[in-house]
Amino acid sequence: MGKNEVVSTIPHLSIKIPRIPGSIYRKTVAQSKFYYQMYLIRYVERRLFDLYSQGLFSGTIHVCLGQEACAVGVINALDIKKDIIFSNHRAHGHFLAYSDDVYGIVAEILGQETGVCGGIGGSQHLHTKNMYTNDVQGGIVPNAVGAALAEKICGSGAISVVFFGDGTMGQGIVYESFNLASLWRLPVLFVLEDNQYAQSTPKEKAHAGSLKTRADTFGIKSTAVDGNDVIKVYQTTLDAVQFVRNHSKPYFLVLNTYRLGPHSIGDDDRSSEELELHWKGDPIKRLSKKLPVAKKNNIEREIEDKVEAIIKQAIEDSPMVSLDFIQRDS
Ligand SMILES: Cc1ncc(C[n+]2csc(CCOP(=O)(O)OP(=O)(O)O)c2C)c(N)n1
Ligand SMILES: [Mg+2]
Repeated sequence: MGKNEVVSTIPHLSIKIPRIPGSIYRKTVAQSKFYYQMYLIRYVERRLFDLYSQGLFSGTIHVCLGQEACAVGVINALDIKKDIIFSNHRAHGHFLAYSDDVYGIVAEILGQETGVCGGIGGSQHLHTKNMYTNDVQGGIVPNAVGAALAEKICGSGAISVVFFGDGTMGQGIVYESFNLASLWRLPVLFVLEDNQYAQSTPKEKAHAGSLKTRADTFGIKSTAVDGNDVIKVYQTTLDAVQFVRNHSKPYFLVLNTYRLGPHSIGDDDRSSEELELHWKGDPIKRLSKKLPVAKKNNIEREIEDKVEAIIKQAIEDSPMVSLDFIQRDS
């Protein structure tokens, strides 16, 4: 075993959550695994802010601070061996919950050739296995519908899942996607992470009426859930996924959450009173209260050691992506 390898004493990605409803063991495994993943996302993103401040990468990042329960709850309810996941500009949480590839994403954002996309995609254009992200608001939604059509034609049993934000509900392509998905009975799960803001625009100033009921008119079933309660998100997504897979029909899942961090880097004009209020509902703090203190501390220490070793390695390891490399790749 290498010097920097960490021996895990707690359940995380390799552990499958037993599908026995109501089992106490199942609940304990789920809570530890979810805490591991949510804390990992939080810690990696906080460190990315530091790396940016140190001038170690240019461009920007959009962190999902406060929305970790959405990524973890949904992705754990999927069959990650075959389902196809599409995400947006705020994708780090989805990526880490899906892949656990800390090195791949850190090196990618640093613009290095060893990054998961060779340093060419950066924070907003990630791809690994069955996961794709793109920063064009709404642009990824019809891609998810197309993938669902392909999987249906192949009879693979896979579904496609697409994450988007409340601001993106202002894009017409979302409704064209709802229409075709319903008309052609496609196995696609639409996941709205309603964090109440699009950049600096509050939802109330951009959208009339309810976002959830917009799916009704296309005959698409929907559910809204507290997106900061990871267990609820997980259980609701399990039911939604079962519906999509068994009936080959779309489903609209609304996760009510809140963005605790800036939109990207340093751009936040919300009041400190508003932010303080929402920090009280921090999904990570909420879940931590359900774990024994020693277990929580072990998980945090393991992640911090692991991420620090990976960041050090990623910085030392590889050259910045070169023009030659980009030309060779295209
Ligand atoms: C087509 C398009 N228009 C504008 C932008 C710039 N932009 C990036 S994120 C964003 C707001 C997105 O809001 P929302 O969908 O609620 O997602 P959130 O940022 O809250 O996660 C905007 C306007 C973009 N990326 N793509
Ligand atoms: Mg939003």
